[in-house]
Amino acid sequence: MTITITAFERSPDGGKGLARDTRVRWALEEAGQPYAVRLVSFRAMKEPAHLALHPFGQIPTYEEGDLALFETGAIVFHIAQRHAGLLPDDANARARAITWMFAAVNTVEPPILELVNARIVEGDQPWSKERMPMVVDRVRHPLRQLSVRLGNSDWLDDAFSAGDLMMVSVLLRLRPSGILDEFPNLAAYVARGEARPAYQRAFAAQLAINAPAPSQR
Ligand SMILES: N[C@@H](CCC(=O)N[C@@H](CS)C(=O)NCC(=O)O)C(=O)O
Repeated sequence: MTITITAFERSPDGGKGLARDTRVRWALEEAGQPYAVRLVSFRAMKEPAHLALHPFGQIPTYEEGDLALFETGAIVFHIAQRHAGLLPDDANARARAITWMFAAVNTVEPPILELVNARIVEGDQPWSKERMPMVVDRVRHPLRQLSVRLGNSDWLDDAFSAGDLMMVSVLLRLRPSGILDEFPNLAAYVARGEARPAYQRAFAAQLAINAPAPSQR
């Protein structure tokens, strides 16, 4: 059955791989599953046809036969459950990997998104500068703890899993801020994720759509 995901017709990040279709592409690449991509404009995302797939009018979505999913955590979990390579066989290790997936989207990602909004959306507000140290500190807090837990390990549990895929994807959004580099083991962890061939293929696929034309570089 063909898998079809949606992605930005033109991603605001210009191909840095930060739009969330990249994590779904990555999971599909790790699982060795071919997929098709339907590109959607910002306007089309808010129209009924797309809202029927994604109630919040966002990307990515995932279609497979008569199944339609949204939310990257749920999509990656679905892929990981159906195909080998993203969740361990041992029941307890599997439960731990799923826990890390939730930790990525529930604990680590929210303050990072807050920082992105504070910089991009609210950066020109008169109160923005005063608020920023608090926003940055809220990002650092879970990173300090994550850094301690990761220690010198390659991955969050024994082997790479969907938990790492989600955590690396979430942490990647921090790179432009410089905060990731304050935690060398987390920066190395993210680099390890990016070095995986499946990530490289996913990144290249989104870049092929989003890279600025030579005249715009
Ligand atoms: N929690 C959702 C977030 C989805 C999301 O924020 N998607 C962004 C692109 S990365 C989007 O569609 N933004 C456009 C909009 O919200 O209008 C997930 O993980 O799938």
